[in-house]
Amino acid sequence: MRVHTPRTMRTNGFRKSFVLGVSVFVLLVYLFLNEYYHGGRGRFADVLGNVAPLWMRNRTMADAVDSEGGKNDVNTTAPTASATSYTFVYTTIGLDPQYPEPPGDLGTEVKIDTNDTEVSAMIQDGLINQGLNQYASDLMSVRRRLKDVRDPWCREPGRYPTDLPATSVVIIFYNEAWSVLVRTVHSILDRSPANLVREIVLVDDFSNLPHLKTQLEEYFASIPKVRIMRAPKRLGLIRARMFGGKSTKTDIITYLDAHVEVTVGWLEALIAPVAKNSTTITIPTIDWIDENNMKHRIEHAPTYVGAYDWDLNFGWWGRWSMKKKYENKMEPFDTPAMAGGLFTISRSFFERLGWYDEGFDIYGIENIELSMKSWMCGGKMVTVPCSRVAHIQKMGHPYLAKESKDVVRSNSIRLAEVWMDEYKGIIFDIYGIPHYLEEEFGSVATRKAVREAANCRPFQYYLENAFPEMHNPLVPGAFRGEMHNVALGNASCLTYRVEGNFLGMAPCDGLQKTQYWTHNYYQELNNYKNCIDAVSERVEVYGCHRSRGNQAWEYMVNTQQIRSVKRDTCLTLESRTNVTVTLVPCDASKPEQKWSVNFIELDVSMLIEAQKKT
Ligand SMILES: [Mn+2]
Repeated sequence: MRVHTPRTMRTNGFRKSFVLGVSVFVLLVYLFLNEYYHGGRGRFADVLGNVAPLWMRNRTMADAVDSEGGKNDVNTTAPTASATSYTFVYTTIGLDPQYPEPPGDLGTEVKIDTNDTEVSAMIQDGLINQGLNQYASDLMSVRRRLKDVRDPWCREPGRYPTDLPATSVVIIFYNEAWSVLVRTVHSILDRSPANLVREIVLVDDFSNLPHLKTQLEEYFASIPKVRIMRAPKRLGLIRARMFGGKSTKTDIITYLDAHVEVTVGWLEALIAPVAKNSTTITIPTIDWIDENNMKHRIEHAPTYVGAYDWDLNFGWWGRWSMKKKYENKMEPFDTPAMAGGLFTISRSFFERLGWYDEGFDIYGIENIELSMKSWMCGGKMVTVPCSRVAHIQKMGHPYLAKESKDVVRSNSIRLAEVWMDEYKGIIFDIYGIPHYLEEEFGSVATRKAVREAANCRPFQYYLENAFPEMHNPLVPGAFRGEMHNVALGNASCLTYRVEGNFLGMAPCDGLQKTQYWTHNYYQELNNYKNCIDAVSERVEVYGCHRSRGNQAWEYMVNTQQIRSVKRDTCLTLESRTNVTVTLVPCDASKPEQKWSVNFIELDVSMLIEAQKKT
């Protein structure tokens, strides 16, 4: 530390005693705070009231900027004496012989003695109830430090405009573990420019864990930026996001999950593209906090991009599989889909897009809906490599644990009906239904009105411009409708009746119920989620599983035969009964093996073209 270059002994002596005095004062302040604060673990935050959050915030911002520094010693500047610095020792050394180093500090894994059976039992509880190692999380500081893991390009001076608008950060929680939720909030306060965070809105989706009630209010009472909202009843993640988002006053809304830790620079990078263009939605690069030991794992996320398959189930694809190439890999890049929980959006754009479909239940598919409509309605979605947010990928879906309804099916079908034009048939085929069933999935009239009012482009535009890497949905001989056997003619239809578990030929009724079949993306023969299954030489009907195997069929277009991929035998009308069907060796000369069907006509040329090029 270079404070001065003295010219005379007198000024040198004066400065020395001044520096000494300030240092002693700062040391006393530090000792006082450390006494109560125990190395920033938040144990006595209520005692410290207003003082600790402000002071701790300064410290942790400095930590984050200087995160390459030593593990335990961090130099920072005392707020009262800018020319003098002191050392804050971030450590619990001497405080707890069991944990001589701060657990999880700088993103390291939390090491726990698993020979202790009581501890092991507690860890198991956390894994079951929270989908993560809550014991490890509870051991860590709620202000644990994380490294600045950005590429140097992101850190260059002047990378972002200085006049970025502020955002409201909206976080939905449902029975989240205390340390996990509180750490999420502290990471935002500690590692975001204060002027860019207007408020942090915590939306309680009708939790019942007691620490999320009075205790939470009291803990954050001293931080005015944190506002807690309580849903009047269980809303589900999707409606809770709207509930929180609509309560904000800023033009820009940033959504986060309640189990993340942001890293320095995350927010500027997310806000900048939205500030520049209000129809852009930004997604951070989502690093992984290992749910087993809370380790901050940063090696994989930058190589992935959000996408999905025709089941509309979100997944991570390699960036290398994308058609659009970027010279500078640190620039925000076009993205077909978001994972759902973490993004920044202009409030007015979100409003124009009709927020989310209120008919969506709980969780799932809303991320795909927003992805599609951002592109279709005059905007786009980008992933921001310079914004790094660490997220705990929980085991299972604790949020969904008690739900019996197949929400993904219902939400998928609503989405398809409103947004996917002629391609919606692909989704319907996967569920084995002929068309939208209003009595089952509810009305979508208001959603169609949203699309109309926002003047959105066709779904084909989305495929061509945002997601040409999407797989070709049409298997060879893909069909939907009635299945006629050539030996019997078109008045006889393959029929499945749940009552009596009957599969066989019956007079056609034209009702599109028991006689409606799809040969879909998963190669199934699917009637309302009942699939023909090649058990052996017998065929039976089971619930569809999309895993192919016994339920994978190949329609041979030239011979009209339907072959079991697993058994290499053909679906055949038994001439003994002229009703039942069976599996026998394929023989293209037998009319009992020929099925006449209606092939699907759909333009998928843009998908096939894209696949040829990559
Ligand atoms: Mn999550």
